[in-house]
Amino acid sequence: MQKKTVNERIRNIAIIAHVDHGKTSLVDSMFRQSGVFRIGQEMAERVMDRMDLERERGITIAAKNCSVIWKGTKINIIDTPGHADFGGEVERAISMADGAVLLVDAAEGPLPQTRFVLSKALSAGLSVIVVINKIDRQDARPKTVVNEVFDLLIDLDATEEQLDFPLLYAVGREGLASRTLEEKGTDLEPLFQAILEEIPPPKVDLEKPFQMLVSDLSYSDYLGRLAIGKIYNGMAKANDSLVCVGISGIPKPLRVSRIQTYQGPAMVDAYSAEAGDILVLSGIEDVHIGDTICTRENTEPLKRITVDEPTVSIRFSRNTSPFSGKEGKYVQATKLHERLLKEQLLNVSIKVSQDQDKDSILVQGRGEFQMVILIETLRREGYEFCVSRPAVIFKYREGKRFEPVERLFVDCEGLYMGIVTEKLSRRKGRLVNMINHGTGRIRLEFSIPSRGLIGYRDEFMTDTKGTGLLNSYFSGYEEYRGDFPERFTGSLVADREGNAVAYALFNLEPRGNLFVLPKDPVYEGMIVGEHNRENDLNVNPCKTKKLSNMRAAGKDEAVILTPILPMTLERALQFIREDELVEVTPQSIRLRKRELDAQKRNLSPQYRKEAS
Ligand SMILES: Nc1nc2c(ncn2[C@@H]2O[C@H](COP(=O)(O)OP(=O)(O)OP(=O)(O)O)[C@@H](O)[C@H]2O)c(=O)[nH]1
Ligand SMILES: [Mg+2]
Repeated sequence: MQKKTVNERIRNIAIIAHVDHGKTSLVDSMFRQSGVFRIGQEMAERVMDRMDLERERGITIAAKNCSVIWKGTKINIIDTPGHADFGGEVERAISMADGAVLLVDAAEGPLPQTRFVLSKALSAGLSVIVVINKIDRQDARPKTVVNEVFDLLIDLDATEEQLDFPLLYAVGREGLASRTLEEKGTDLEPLFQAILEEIPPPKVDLEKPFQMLVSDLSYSDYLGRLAIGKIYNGMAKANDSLVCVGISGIPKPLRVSRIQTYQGPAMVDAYSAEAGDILVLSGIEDVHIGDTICTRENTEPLKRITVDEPTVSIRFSRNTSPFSGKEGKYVQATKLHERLLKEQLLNVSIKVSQDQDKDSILVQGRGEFQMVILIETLRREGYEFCVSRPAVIFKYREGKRFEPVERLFVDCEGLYMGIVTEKLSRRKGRLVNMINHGTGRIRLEFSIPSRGLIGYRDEFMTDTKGTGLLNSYFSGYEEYRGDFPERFTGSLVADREGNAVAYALFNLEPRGNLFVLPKDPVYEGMIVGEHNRENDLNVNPCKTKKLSNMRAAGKDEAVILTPILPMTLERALQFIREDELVEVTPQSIRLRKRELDAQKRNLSPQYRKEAS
């Protein structure tokens, strides 16, 4: 017989929201007000965003644990990312939580990722506290936003109980919260109080043998591999001898060298930890996310974490360009494969497999942006490799092809509606709803194949002069909607190796947009620009002016070139076509044809077929 009781000393909450609605800033304020940082102690902004890429981009990429103590109760907090491509992180975080704090921006209202994270929290049975955040915004419309949250809950089939959600208004960044709009918040007390009262304490059985679900893995140079998760039952002490039950169901012995729990943003050593708390075990090998760690005597596994299927794939391969090995530390295919396998271990939403063609490794994930972050992480570690254009993952049933489809929300000025609608319908998007706010801005809702969105964001920003907002969520698989051209322009391809010359680039400018600068090294098959026309054009970017006398040489350099946009990974991935690759090294991002030899490109019918 199970004797479930509750551990009143603990609360476990996940902070969830659409991207930028203020999760990480709220955690800062919770730290400040619960005494994690001493008064006067210097505290960075958005403390939990500690990865380099997170700080640079101003977004959260990985879900992370921390804790605060409020009136004697330990509140374990999991700060989650709001970007749709990191949805797997939210699903993982929810497996450690008993409740969720849903933030909704008081001006923007619920957006696609609000829907995604809320639906995940509801289906995991979490109690939800709704916080209408950023009520200090000039354009805040908190009352309407509350109604929109209510409508969203109804749409998600919330139960009566869930519809009766605790509601707070907040300025998370300033650390203010209140129960009503009329009251002026003075601190976060109402939020902490709501967490203690409305979020149920973890249900546990202290008498049962130790059982913990691994929700996260990490690595420390000093402690080795770390397994992080919630203790469901029992207690753990350092040097306990435990076992790990993986997918196979066969228990494998473990040696735990150390146990830690969270205190503020850091981990601290603990002699023991009790059920309901979130624990970090160190010194273990061969553990996967979703495994159960328990005692030898009781090897009953807990329910594994399930995350949504990947929808996008990309091929990684060895860098075969003539410049290979010049800039990176790791160039071998085996090294790349090992590193990607390690990523699969740490990241629940990524799957790595050998591609059919053997030369490349197929990486499947949630979206283009997740891939960009992965590629950027690898190049910073010193890897050099090539990647293909992201492709969506099709499914086949009864001889029919199905593709991932997204619900896309466009918010832009009315005058751009024409161009946006035209471009999206070309990409097989269907307009399903349109709301005119009467403020000059309109909100359009489309159902569109995911492949139609690959490469579209950049174009959208240009078309709306940078003022449009684009958000989407994955709505499911639907029957294939038919082909459309991926890109309406061709590439300007270098026909030889050398260094680009200003004179040659100047003469190429009328042909299209260039990607290289004078003196940039180029090689045969490297893409140096976008051709104005549909076909590819082989060009010589190294051509110098015929020298008639010495003085003329200096003059060549005097041509004035149109400035070029630096090539970013995002742009590169969006630009390339099926027969093209992005060459990534720690220092450079170059675009190239898969087949570098111009002769072979022209001759091979297979190549031409794929390219068209
Ligand atoms: N006006 C206002 N702005 C805020 C508030 N809280 C956060 N912001 C701003 O909103 C932006 C995003 O804040 P973050 O805390 O990084 O948001 P987030 O939800 O953690 O974002 P992701 O983790 O990337 O999804 C930052 O520029 C903050 O300064 C608030 O209460 N009021
Ligand atoms: Mg954040």
